[in-house]
Amino acid sequence: RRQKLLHPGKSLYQAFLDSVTLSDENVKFQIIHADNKVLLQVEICEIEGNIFRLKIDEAACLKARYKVPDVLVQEPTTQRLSISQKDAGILVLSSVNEDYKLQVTANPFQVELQSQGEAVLSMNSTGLLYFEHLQPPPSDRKPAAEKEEAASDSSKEKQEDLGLWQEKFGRFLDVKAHGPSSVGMDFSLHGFDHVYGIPQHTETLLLKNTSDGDAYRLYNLDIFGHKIHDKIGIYGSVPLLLAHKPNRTSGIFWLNSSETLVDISTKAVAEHVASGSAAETAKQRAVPLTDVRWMSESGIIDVFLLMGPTAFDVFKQFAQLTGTQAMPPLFSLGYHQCRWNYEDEQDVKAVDAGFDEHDIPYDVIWLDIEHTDDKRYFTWDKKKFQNPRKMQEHLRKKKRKLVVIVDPHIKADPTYTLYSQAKDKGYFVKDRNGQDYEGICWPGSSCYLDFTNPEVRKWYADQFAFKTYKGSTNILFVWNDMNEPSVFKGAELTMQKDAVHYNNWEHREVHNLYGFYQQMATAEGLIRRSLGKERPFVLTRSFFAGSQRYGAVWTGDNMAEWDYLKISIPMLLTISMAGISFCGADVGGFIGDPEPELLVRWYQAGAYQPFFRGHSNMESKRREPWLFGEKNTQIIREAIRERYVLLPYLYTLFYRAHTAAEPVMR
Ligand code: MIG
Repeated sequence: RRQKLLHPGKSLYQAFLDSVTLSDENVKFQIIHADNKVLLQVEICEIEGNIFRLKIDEAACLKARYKVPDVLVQEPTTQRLSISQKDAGILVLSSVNEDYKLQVTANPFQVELQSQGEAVLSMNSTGLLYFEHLQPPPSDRKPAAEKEEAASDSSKEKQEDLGLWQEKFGRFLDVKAHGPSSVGMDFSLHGFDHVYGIPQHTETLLLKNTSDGDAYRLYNLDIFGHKIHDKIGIYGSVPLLLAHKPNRTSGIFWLNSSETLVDISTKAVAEHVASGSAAETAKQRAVPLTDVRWMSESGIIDVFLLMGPTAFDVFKQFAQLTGTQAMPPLFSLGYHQCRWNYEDEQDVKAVDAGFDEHDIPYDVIWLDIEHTDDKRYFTWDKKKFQNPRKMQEHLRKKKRKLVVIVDPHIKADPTYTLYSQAKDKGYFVKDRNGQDYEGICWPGSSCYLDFTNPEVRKWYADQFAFKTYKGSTNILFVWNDMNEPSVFKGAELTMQKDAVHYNNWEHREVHNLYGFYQQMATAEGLIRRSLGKERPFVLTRSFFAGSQRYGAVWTGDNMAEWDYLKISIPMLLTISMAGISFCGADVGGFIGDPEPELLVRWYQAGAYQPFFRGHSNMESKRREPWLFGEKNTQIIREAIRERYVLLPYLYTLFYRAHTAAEPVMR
């Protein structure tokens, strides 16, 4: 709301270009805002492989602002930029190979990135650079300042409306311990009118113009039966936008894990055509231009410009920064059979036998939350699963695997070892008063492990050791659900932003990273239990840039309707373009009951998608592939067999994704 009060126009930021410093790592200078006079530090660097990075942070901070850790695979290797022009009003930097130039204008502050003389992308050219500097809380301010504020009651009220230090959201109060800290910037993409990426939305491949509606939102949420073509964010976020025009693909990677909005506005602008003859000098032509405005609730501005020039170059550049797809174990590319829930050992055996009886290949059977002792993860319901090891031996004989669900919320029960240990060690996320944050989830009252803490991740990974996780064997793999995190009765069904994590960071800073970290810890646990010998398989619902390093993702609670089958294709392509190749949607649709033809068609589509799993909700009727008559069984059998025929090809595609960042689904 505060950023949206700033409209396109002349930026109030001005650069001090006489203070420029140049090193092997970067070019640095300061900018100042004409009204608030706060100095910001700008850092520009060139990264090997046609990537440029622009960072903006406060020059002198009251306290450090959050900088997203653990997403980049390493500190990128920089190359020394050179200065090819410099005076008070303008600074021109050249890339090592001199193909690219960065033209920095002092007043108003703008940066234009050119390739061989042609503008590709400019920043702050519509003046929407926005940076809220940290301030002391109102109570700590000098009396003089207080007086000024009190002087105008209406302005004070207005400030409260804008939620600077606290904000009401329904019946929730969000107390902002560090005050306003929002950041934002605009990018103009010259000659582009096709933009893609920024998953996860239930949206077409081509992103839409948002100028007359909501911005695309990146804020991981558990939205059951999400609507189609909604701009709201679901489950996972990758703040990477791709833009394409003839002869060039570029990417903008906005590295920020707080709630983020992306506004897109595509238009045609007039361009003068240079012409030799005097009669033609007045000629103009219309060229497309796309303005993209990013707004984040906190953190710093840290943006990577991936210059391609081809789409495959952009995929490689993003992988260079955030890693490639983990190479999946071969079995995980087969067909997976899931349901909420396969009730007990007998049920598992019967479904397993059903595949043999009907001569349908499959590799993995899944257990949902009901397999546990009252939603205590890492345990078994002793009545329904009396001998889980024996059940796994039964599956193992047929070279099949088991996947079980392990959610991040921990039942608040002092007799549950996982809970009492985590509590004693202080491993839960805290509320704003320093107590363990409690929310309601499947087990009832629950606490949430703080996966942002490396020590918690290590401890969590250790829980997967065979001797610790009773009843687990090396054919058991893992599914992380509810890790947005989902909190029943929570604000928007998630954790409050003023909850407190490791190193005192508020949840608002790390929200979109929560699921990323759980999957990281889980994958690490599976690797460690095999003494580093086996590739893990971990499916996660929530994700962020870099999640591809840890396993697979799926698109969550879709519906058993034709429109959801249709939208699953662009949704998976978008996730793939954002670096996560191993992705799929629930075959058949999770919620409701598909008519037989829809189920059949969904199998036929799913067989060609990277992650191939049939799944259904608790309230849905059973839908194992043989329950819809001989004819339908036959067609589904053929689709699944086709998948198996293609398995070596798929495995090779994944190898290409793993080694060369080529998306599997194209
Ligand atoms: O709110 O574990 O998306 O696949 O079966 C429901 C039960 C919780 C949501 C997952 C779904 C899973 C279900 N879970």
